[in-house]
Amino acid sequence: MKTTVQRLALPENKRILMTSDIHGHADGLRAVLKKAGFSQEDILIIVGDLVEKGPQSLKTLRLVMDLCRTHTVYPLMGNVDLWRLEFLQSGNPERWREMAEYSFHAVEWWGGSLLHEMCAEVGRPLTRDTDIISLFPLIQRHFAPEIAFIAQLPTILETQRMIFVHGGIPHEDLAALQGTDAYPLLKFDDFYSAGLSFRKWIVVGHWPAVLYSRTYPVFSPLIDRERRIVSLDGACGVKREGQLNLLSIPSCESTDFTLYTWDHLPRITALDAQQPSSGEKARYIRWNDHAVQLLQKGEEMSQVLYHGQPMDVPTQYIFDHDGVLSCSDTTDYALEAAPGDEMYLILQLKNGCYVKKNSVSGWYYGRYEMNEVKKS
Ligand SMILES: [Mn+2]
Repeated sequence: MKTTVQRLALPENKRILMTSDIHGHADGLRAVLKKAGFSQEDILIIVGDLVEKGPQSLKTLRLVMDLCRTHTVYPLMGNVDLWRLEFLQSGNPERWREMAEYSFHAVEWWGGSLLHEMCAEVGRPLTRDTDIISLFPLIQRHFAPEIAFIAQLPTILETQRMIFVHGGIPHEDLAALQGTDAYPLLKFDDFYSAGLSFRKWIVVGHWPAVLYSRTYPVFSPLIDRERRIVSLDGACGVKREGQLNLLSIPSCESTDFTLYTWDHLPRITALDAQQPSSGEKARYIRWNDHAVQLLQKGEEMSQVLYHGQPMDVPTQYIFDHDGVLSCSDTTDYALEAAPGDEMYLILQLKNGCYVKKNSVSGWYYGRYEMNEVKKS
């Protein structure tokens, strides 16, 4: 697919909302929009990756299509959206089989897949026995509006002061990018680490902002006012404590950002105060740097060597990654807490809890009570 640039003059007096990487979490999108009081007075920009890695891909797609009809919404293409589109538009049965094969894994990892939802809707639930070759043309006909919707999503949205793109751009000469292969801009991994600076603000998703954390994990968007980059992705669905981030600015002239978030985790209220550990000394084992050596295995917590330093991690987070002992995302940071603080419970152990408070993960050793589970 070739890079397309949509140019848009935003009205000066409207609130702008921006989010990305919803990844099949329609309920989450609905909930975070409600939190932000989203209305027909606002403008919503969705910086790509609507589908997969979550249980509600088709629902999310339909929700965004509906919102485009009733509200002022500008969705952009994500690399996963494009990847799905290529399969859905393909005339090659081998690719249909590939998509089905992926979907079986997706159900195990993410609790659903776009193809599962599509097959269920046409009354032919996807199983290992499904004759996908005979079914796929029906899928292509039945979901023609959804496929056409994904196909028309632009790569880049340029406004007066901000440029939106799912992965990133190597420079601001958008005329030079137009018509080039879109894929490197959609899947610009680790964009912020490229060290680029811009004149207009560049707003991206794709790479979970938490992966830019070096001491303890921060899931809120990364906002760099000097280099003029906003990295939105809260790792919704792709990490156990991922969240859906939605930033708003009161008008397109403002960079006074307000954050709204949605979490799937149970909410708790802290009953005790806790002093934080040193944030500077805290360490964060993250997905792209997660090799460890086991020093001592315990029932709930184990001691590992991470970059030459001993560190305590939950035993259940240690796993084998292609023959390399690894630890899934965790930190040794102890959060600051006060009675009444609201937190999200990630992992409950005998001696403490791994929690997230104000988009930061860490340990809390005090007492707490569970909040009532409310259906949104
Ligand atoms: Mn992506």
